[in-house]
Amino acid sequence: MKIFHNTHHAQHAGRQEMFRGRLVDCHEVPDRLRYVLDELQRRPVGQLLTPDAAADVDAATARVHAPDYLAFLARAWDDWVALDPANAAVDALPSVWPLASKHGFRTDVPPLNFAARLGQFAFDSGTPLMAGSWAAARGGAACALAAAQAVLGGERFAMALTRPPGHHAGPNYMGGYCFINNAAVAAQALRDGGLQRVAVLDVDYHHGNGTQTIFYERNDVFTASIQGDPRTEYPFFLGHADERGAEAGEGFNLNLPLPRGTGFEVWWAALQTAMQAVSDFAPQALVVPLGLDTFEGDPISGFKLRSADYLQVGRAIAQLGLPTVLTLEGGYAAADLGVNTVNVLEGLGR
Ligand code: OKP
Ligand code: ZN
Repeated sequence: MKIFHNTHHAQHAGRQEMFRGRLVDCHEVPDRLRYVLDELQRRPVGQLLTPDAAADVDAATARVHAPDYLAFLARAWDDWVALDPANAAVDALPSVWPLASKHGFRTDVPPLNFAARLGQFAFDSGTPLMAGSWAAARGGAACALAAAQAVLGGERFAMALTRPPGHHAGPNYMGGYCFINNAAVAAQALRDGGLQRVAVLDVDYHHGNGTQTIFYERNDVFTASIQGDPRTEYPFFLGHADERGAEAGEGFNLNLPLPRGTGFEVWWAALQTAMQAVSDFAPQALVVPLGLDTFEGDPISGFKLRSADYLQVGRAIAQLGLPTVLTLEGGYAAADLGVNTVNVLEGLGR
């Protein structure tokens, strides 16, 4: 398989995230990718590549994100420093949001104050943005595009090995450590490359709210997600079982929330359900937002998968028999992330 890794990832290195009234050290750290690359040295299950610099990543990204949001991201750091030169020493985090409500806060007048614009385009205060965030996120999108192109070119499996992750980023917002939705970029690139039906099977511990929202009214991209029950787990406000899609997309979204504490046996049964739904959709390709935060040792998650289970996960995905793009999402037990990720890739079989 072809593994496209993001050489720009370390430019995004958040210092702290807001958590329950305090700034705490970031979980989503550059070391995560280093551990995966180290394990790939030990077990070279694929060809390690970097995306073609000439590839049109901005056009591919603009297929799934709004122009004003992308313009905001591209300039965000400079605007943050312009707000106050002292900001150069700290990461940007939002602290005010226009909650949607009838006769309430307005979003139709674009704010000129950057602190307000940050709140306009972000849904949490856990996603620090710094000087290199845009370059890192854009580098990840380039990996997702390259992986989709590899699959369009006949490769059975390709991976975007990148951070920061992407599946929480919506059409016009960042959050959940995510800026650009790499899985959505890949799925849309597969559609634009001529495939009629693409499925997304999100196995991260957290619901892929961004991906769901981007494709919610479409019947050409089926989205399925297995996640911690949003009544207790992040991102809380989306990911419930009754969200089945809307308009033309009605019936083309599947959520399988599971209680915190769920072990492999029950998780595996949900995977079978999700895989059956994917097969019924008869897609021509699959995108797997691969989060390894379902691991028992994950510091911020609540499922109980063990390292050996990920070999099975890889085998199951391969059994779908579909050309498949994988994107790296969560997984915060950094020292175990290499083994767990490469176990999935080994399980895929080639
Ligand atoms: C991103 B991905 C827990 C705070 C939760 C956001 C989690 C984002 C997960 N202490 N903060 O889906 O792995
Ligand atoms: Zn996650």
